[in-house]
Amino acid sequence: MKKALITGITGQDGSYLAELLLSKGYKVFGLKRRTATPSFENISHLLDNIELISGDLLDLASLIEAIRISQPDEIYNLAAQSFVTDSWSQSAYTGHASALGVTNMLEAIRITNPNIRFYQASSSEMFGKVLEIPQIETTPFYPRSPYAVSKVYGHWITVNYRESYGLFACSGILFNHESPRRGYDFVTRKVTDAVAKIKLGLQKELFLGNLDAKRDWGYAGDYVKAMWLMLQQNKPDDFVIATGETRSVKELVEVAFSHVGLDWTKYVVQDPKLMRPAEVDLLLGNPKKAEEKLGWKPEVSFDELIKMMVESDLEKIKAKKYIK
Ligand code: NAP
Ligand code: G4F
Repeated sequence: MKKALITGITGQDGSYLAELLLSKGYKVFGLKRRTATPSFENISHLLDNIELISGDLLDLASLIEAIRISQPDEIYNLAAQSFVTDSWSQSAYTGHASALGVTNMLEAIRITNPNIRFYQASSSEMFGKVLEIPQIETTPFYPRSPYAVSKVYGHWITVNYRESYGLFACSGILFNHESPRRGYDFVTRKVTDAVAKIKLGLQKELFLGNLDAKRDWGYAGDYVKAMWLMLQQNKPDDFVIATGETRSVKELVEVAFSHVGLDWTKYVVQDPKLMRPAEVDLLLGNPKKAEEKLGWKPEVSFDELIKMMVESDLEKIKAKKYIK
């Protein structure tokens, strides 16, 4: 039986990846950092089938111990301070977790068992103020936030450990991917949660920042399949994972509100406080390499994704508030 260790297992991607690996017969371990009030919302349905190990990306000894306990064939490093906005107010912490945390995990692998295959969760945010459209694996990086800068470090240290020590280390450059398990801070979930509350009469307005920013949005359930595929290849490599389509925040809002028969212009208020110090205006990925080498393709369309999220939020809120 193959064994995998997932960092960030309580997050959106960690939960979908755990489900995927369990369905493939893996024994799944998850690194769980200590928090005063643990949130298991995304993995409560998996707790009987996975093993959680206490540890933190900032603590090398805890990572070595997690590897000793789990003896994994594969490690998926999904843990990070992943919210771009907060990376300006907590820039040093973001660097510790999302940049040096990667070095800690690579060092833990190098010291304990260099045969472990490693996946690093890199990000399309690294392309930032884009130097090429669409973005591919060789497009130069121009990060626009402390988060993106930390991810550029994480990407290159992964490449460096592959080249320096021959580790089977892959960097997945994933464009935005969403789902009903997305954190409420991110714009898709903020919108679908608000649409559901407005529809049910529980909220009146939705405050947003930049409506013109464009993102290449896909479904998280599709994207974790690409992570797994990268670690099943004969050679380690880096891949762009994207849909090849881009939409503005305004289009996202239109699709979400119109799904419940509402006119978004009556509810959305632009708030200058929600504008970022430096914005990423446009992300659009070309997943050709992943299609050709991994046989990967996104399956859920943008409209299906937003509909799925609005429906899920309506159900969750109704269940909480006992509304029919
Ligand atoms: P997420 O929902 O924010 O989950 C982040 C996870 O990291 C949580 O489980 C969190 O644990 C854990 N974590 C944070 N700091 C940690 C630390 N110091 N030690 C151990 N665990 C820690 O993120 P996601 O959307 O699933 O994304 C997964 C990864 O892909 C992240 O690295 C993100 O930067 C990257 N990525 C995401 C996207 C996207 O669109 N979703 C695109 C490209 C790249 P707690 O529950 O304790 O907070
Ligand atoms: O949903 P967002 O916060 O995602 P962002 O910044 O693109 O980052 C996400 O995707 C990255 C991959 O490219 C990941 F690496 C990262 O971890 C994260 O998952 O914002 C999307 C866009 C931005 O342009 C932002 O300015 O939406 C715009 N936006 C407009 N109003 C807003 C809001 N974003 C948020 N979070 N909240 C708003 O009210």
